[in-house]
Amino acid sequence: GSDVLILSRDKNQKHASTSHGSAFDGVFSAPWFPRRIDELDQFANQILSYGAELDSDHPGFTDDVYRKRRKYFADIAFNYKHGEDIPIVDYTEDEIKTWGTIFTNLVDLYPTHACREFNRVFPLLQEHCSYKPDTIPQLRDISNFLHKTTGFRLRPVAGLLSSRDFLAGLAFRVFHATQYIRHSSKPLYTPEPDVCHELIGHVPLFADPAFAQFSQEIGLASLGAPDEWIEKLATCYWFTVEFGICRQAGKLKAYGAGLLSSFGELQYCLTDKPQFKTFEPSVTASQVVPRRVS
Ligand code: HBI
Ligand code: FE
Repeated sequence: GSDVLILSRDKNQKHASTSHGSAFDGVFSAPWFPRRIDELDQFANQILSYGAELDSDHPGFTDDVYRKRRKYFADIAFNYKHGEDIPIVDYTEDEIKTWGTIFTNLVDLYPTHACREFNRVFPLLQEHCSYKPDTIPQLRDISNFLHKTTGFRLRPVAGLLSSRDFLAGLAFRVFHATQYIRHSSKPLYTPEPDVCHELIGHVPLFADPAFAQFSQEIGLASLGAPDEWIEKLATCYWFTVEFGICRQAGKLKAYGAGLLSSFGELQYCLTDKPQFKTFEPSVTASQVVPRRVS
């Protein structure tokens, strides 16, 4: 009838359906999605790759100390529940050195290469969240800072989530952030998101109100959507939030996190070498992505 459609909250059920078992069953069925922010707890153990188990081509594959460390971070993420303070991590000297190398290289490029929104927020993070070469900032402090500025929060995550789960977090203004750092043998390379990518690349723009709103809207659009739509939203996300470039005062500037967190990418992306395309959601959604997990 005309009453409200109530979707099942059983996470084990692949498809939710109407609560009253009417003739509409099936017609209105949609994939399960979280209705409340604490239901994001259910994603914790649905990691697509890595987590504590590294692939053979990962720089840390043969390093037992690194693998043990990754297990430690994975356990924090697996055990985390919504509303708890994110555990404070004591980063090792080796880890801080890796962070410092990345941080120091990048800050010099921001005035010329980063968009103005990023450059407005970055000093606030230096002031309030210990963004500096000799400290890896704590997810807990950043989460509290973001929550005060745009209502965004961080959740620790052990590795890559499916696009569906990841986007659902954004609908609740939750950004799933990894807390481990890449292997020290290759400070300027990582095959997966790490704390440098999340904190340097993503976090600054989540403190911008318009960007926070855009991020949440992609997330809202994903809730209960069929797989083909998730794929399109994830592709739009990829070419904007991850690798987006914008024009400000006639000049190209980076705003994508994959650019802002990588010295090589950030330098390269504003040269005449990359192929630039206008963001046109209905077209961009079907653009082939060079390399992306799920
Ligand atoms: N998972 N942990 C994590 N971090 C991300 O940044 C991330 C993800 N899964 C998918 C994803 N990003 C995007 O590339 C889109 O697929 C949504
Ligand atoms: Fe990212």
